[in-house]
Amino acid sequence: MTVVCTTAQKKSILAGIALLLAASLTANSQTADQAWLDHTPWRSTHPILFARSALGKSPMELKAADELMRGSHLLYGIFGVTTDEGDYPTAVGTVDEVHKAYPDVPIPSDLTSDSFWIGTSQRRRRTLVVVAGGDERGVLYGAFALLRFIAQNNSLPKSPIIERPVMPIRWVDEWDNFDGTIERGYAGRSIFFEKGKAREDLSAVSEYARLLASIGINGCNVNNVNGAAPFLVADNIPSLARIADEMRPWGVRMALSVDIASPQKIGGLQTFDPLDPDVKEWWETKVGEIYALIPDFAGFTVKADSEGQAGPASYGRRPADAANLLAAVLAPHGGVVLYRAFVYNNRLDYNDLKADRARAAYDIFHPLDGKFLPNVIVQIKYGPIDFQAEEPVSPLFAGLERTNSAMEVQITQEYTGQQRHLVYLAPMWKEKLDFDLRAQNRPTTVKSIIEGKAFNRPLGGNPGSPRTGPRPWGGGMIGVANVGRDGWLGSPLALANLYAFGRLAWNPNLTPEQIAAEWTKQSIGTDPQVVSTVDKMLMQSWPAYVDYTGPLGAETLADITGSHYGPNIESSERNGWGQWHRDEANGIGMDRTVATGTGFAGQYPPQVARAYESLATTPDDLLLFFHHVPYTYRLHSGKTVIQHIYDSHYQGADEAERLGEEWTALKGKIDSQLFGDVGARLEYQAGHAIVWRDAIVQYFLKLTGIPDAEGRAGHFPGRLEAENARLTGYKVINVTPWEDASGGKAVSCPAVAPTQPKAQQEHPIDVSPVEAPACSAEWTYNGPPGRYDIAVQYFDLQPGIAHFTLAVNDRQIVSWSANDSLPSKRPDGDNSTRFTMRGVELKPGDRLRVDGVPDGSDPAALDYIEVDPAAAVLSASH
Ligand code: GCV
Repeated sequence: MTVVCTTAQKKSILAGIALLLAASLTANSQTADQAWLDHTPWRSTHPILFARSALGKSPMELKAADELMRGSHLLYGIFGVTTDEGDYPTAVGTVDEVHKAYPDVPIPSDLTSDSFWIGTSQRRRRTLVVVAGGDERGVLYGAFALLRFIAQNNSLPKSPIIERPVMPIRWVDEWDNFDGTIERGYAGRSIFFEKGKAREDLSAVSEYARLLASIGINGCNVNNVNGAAPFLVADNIPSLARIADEMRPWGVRMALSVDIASPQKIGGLQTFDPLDPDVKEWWETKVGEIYALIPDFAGFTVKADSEGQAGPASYGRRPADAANLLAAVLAPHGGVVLYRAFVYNNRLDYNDLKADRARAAYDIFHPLDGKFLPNVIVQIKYGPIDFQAEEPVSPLFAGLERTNSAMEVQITQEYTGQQRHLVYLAPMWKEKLDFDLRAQNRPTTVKSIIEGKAFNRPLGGNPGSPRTGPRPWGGGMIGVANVGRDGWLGSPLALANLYAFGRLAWNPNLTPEQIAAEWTKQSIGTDPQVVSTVDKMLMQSWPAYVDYTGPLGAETLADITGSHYGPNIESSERNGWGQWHRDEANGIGMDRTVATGTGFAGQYPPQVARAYESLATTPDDLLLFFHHVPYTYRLHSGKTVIQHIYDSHYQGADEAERLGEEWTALKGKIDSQLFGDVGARLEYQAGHAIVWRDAIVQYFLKLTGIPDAEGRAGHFPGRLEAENARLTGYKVINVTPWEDASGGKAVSCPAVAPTQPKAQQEHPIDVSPVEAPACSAEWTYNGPPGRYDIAVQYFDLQPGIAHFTLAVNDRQIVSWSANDSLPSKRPDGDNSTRFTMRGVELKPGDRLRVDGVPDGSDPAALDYIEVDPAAAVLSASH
C-alpha cells in the first residue's frame, strides 16, 4: 500500500527528523554486520524517503521494497519513522508488473534476468520512482543500486539507469568446515556451522546474503573444498536446507563442495569410479535428496586429485569424466558443476629442472577442451600457481575455447597479509581481467573469455531468451571469501575487497578507483578529503605489499609450509610443492622458457608466449617467474636485480608507513572507533613491513655478498640488538629461519615450570598464569642528545600474553601486553611485532631497559630496540 503524506504529516515528520538527526550524530557510522549498508547518513540535508510499494509479493521483491525504506532512513539518520511514510512513491516490481501498473512508464521490454531499470516519472507534483527488474532478483539488485546511487550523490538519478550483469556465475566460496573452523579464514568461526551441523542461529547467514545481494552476488558455496564428504550424509541435508532458506530471499543460491569419493566414503559403495553405473545412480539419488529440500540448489564445486583430495585419477579417469558425471545428474534440476582446475602434483622433484607446478592446469585441462558438458564450468585460479600477490594470468583461460570457464580469486587474504595488512586487491584482479591473451591472434581479454564472448560461448551454448529467466550456465567469477563471525573479514578496510569482488563480477569494466570511491562513500564517509585519502590508501596498498614482500614475480617468500604469512624464504625450496623461486648464490628465478626451461611460457597463445620467452620483453614485475638470471642482471628499469630487491623493500616499508600517516590525517573526520581501530592495524602493518624488509634484504645480502649501493642493507643506525644487551634472565636463542630476526638471534625468557605445593600435587589445580619473574635486557645509549622514537621489536606468541615494559634510567616510561593473535608457536617472522614509544628525551649514557614477563608459552622474546630521531607520525595505539 502506498501511503501519501499530508502536508501536516510531512511537517511533523520533518520536525521529528531534526531531532532524530541530532540523535544519529552519536550513532556509530559503521558496524561490521552492516558493512557498506550501514550508510553514513546525509545529515542536515533534505531526505529522500521512499514509500513502500512492492508490486509483486515474492520474497525478493518484498526485500527490495524493505531495503529502500531501511536504506533511505539510514542514509538520512532517521529512526522511528514508519516505513510507509516516505515522500517518494515507489513502484518496485518485475517488468511485467510495472507495465501493468504504470503502462506509460517507458521501461525497456527486453530486460534479461538479474538486470534492472531505474527511472522516475512525474505524476501530479510528485515523483514516482520505478525500480523494474528483468526478474525478481533484478528487482532486488535495482533497489540496492538505487540506494548505492543515493548514498553517493544524495539525489535521485537524473536519467534512467539500466544495468545487466555480464556473467551469470557470480559466487562466493566459503571454506567452512562442519566443526565451525574455516580453512584460510581470518575472521573467527563459521557463520554457517558449529559442532558438526548447521548453527542454531542462522541470522548472520541472512545478513551475509543481504550484503551479497547488494553487490549482485547470486551464489554461495558454503563448505570447504577439502574434506567435503560429510556434508552429503543424508541426515545433514535438512540442516543445509535451513542455510539455503536464509539465503533464498536475497537471491543467493546455495552450492556445495563435494568430495568425488563420496559414494565410497559415505555411500557404502566399493568404488567412486565416475564411469561406474552404480556410482552414477548414487549421485542421482543424492542430488534428488538435495533438490527435494533445496529446489533452487545451484550446484557443486569440485576439488579433485589435488592436495590430498581423491579424484578420478584413482581409476585412470580424467577430470571431464568426473565433471560430466555430476553435470549429468544436476542438469535436469538446473544445477551446474564448478570443476576446479587447481589440480597438480604436490610431490614434484625439486632437482628436475623441467618439473613445474605452473604447467599443471593447462597440461591437464587443455586436452579436455570441448569434452565437458555444457553445465560444467572450469574454475581457474587467476594465476598458474596459487593466489600469489604477483603472478601472471593463467594460460588456461586461452586454452579452453570450447568449455565454459570462470576466474577464481581470493577475497580472504591468504598470501596477501591475512587481513592484518591493508591490501586492496581490486587493482590486481582488474589487471588479470583486462589482460589480453591474444588467443587466435586477436584481442581476447580474460574478462571477455569468462563472459563467454571471446569464444562465442553464449553461456554454454544456450543463448537463453529475454523472457525465459536466468540462462542456466556460463562463465563467471568466484571469490573465496571465508567470512567469519568477526566483522565478516576481521578488519574493517578488508571489506573493500568483498565489495570490489561483487562489483567486478557484476561489471568487470568498472575501475578499482571507481569501486574504491563507491565503497568509501558508503562505508566511511562522503567528505571529499576522506574519500580521496581512503581511495589513495587503498590504491597504494597492493603495490606497497608487493614491494615489501616481493620481488619481481618470484612467487611468495612467505612460509609456504605453514602459515603463508611471515617471511621464510627457503620454505618454498627443496620440497615437492613446486612454489619454487630457485634462489642460488649466482642467480634467482624459475626458467620457464621453452628454449631452456620448463616450457610453461609456451602454454600462452603465440604473441604472449613470445613476450614471456624473451628476457627483453618480459616485464620486470614477472621477470623471475619466467627466467633464471644473475643478481647483476639489469632490469628494464636500469637497476640490477639485487639493487631492485634492496630498493623495493625499503620503498615498500616506507609506503606501508605512509598508509598510517595518511589515515592519521583523517582524525576528527571519521568515526572515532573506526579511526582508532584502523590506526592500530596500520601501525602493526608498518612494523611488520619492516620485518619483511629486513628478512629479505639481509637474506639476499648474505646469499649474494653484493652490497646495497645505498648502504642500507646490513646497516641499522640506532639498532641495539637484544643478544648484545646486558641480560638478566634472558637467554640468547637462534631464530628459525634466521632471516626473521635481526642478525638471526633474539633473546627469550625461559618459562618457569608451574610450582604447586606438595599437597596440591596429588589433586592438581590450574595454577596458570604462572607468576614468572621478569627478564631484562639493558643497553647504554651513546648517541647525541635529543628526542627519539624507541621501537621495541619483540615476538608475540600464542597462547599467552607476555608483558613488556620500557624504562630509561630505571624509570618505566611505558608498558604493554603482547596480546595479538598471530600465527606460529615459535619466535619468527609470523609474530615479530614492533612497539614504538614516541618522543623520548635521551642523552648519552642513558640506560635503556626492556623487562619482559613471559606468560604461558609466550617467553617474552625480544629481537632488538631501535632508537630513531623522533618523527611526528602515528600515535602509539597498542
Ligand atoms: C582449500 C591453497 C590453500 C589451501 C586451499 C587450496 C585450494 O593451497 O593453501 O588451504 O585448500 O589452496 O585452493 O584448494
